[in-house]
Amino acid sequence: MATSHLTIDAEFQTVKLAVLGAPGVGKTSIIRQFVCSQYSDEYLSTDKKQVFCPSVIINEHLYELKIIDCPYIPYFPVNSLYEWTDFRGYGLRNATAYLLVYDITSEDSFQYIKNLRDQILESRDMHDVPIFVVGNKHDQSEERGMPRREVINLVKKQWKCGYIECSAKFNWHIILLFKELMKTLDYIDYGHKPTAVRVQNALRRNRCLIL
Ligand SMILES: Nc1nc2c(ncn2[C@@H]2O[C@H](COP(=O)(O)OP(=O)(O)OP(=O)(O)O)[C@@H](O)[C@H]2O)c(=O)[nH]1
Ligand SMILES: [Mg+2]
Repeated sequence: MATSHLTIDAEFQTVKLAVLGAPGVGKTSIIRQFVCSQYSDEYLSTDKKQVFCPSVIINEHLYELKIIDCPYIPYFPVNSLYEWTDFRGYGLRNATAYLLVYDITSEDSFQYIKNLRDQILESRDMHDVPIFVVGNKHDQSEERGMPRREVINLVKKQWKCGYIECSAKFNWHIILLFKELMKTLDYIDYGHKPTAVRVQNALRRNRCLIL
């Protein structure tokens, strides 16, 4: 019995999702809204990397997410030496996918993820590694910086990345954001087969979000 349990666990697809962006754009708020349905207006800057591990089901396939809430990094670690010298960026180079978050009211925060994306592309093989750009704080869209059309043109048409606007504050498009990302990953990861046992196991063992 114990052996079969281990076999099932080993079959889980693990997804390492790095959430990056300038300070204060709402990375932690987005993750906490998704994983714990919690939100606070109080700003507590993330000074140490935190990992959240929800399980999700998409298209009847089970995934275990490792969502990395990263503290501010001045640049993406271009090689393993940089990863070791600045520990804040450790483990980011082998992520399965990246969420690059900016605040739609701050052009600087968009410039930050633009630079970060360039650095990511220079640093590693990005074949089958999706990048999603997330414009947070949609509830403040009357103070929008860059026009939405300009961002979409760049992100979707030129970069060929997913783009979603959301509001962590009002829990608007948060599920949709993770759903779109997981749909992309599920499409890439066609090699595994769904089983009812895997699903039941995940529901039993920890928090499981059905998208
Ligand atoms: N109006 C509005 N405020 C938000 C939203 N999301 C987050 N905030 C606020 O923005 C501030 C920063 O949010 P965080 O989630 O801590 O931002 P962060 O990107 O994790 O910041 P660092 O950890 O410092 O990098 C907090 O005061 C949040 O309450 C949103 O969708 N709308
Ligand atoms: Mg944070």
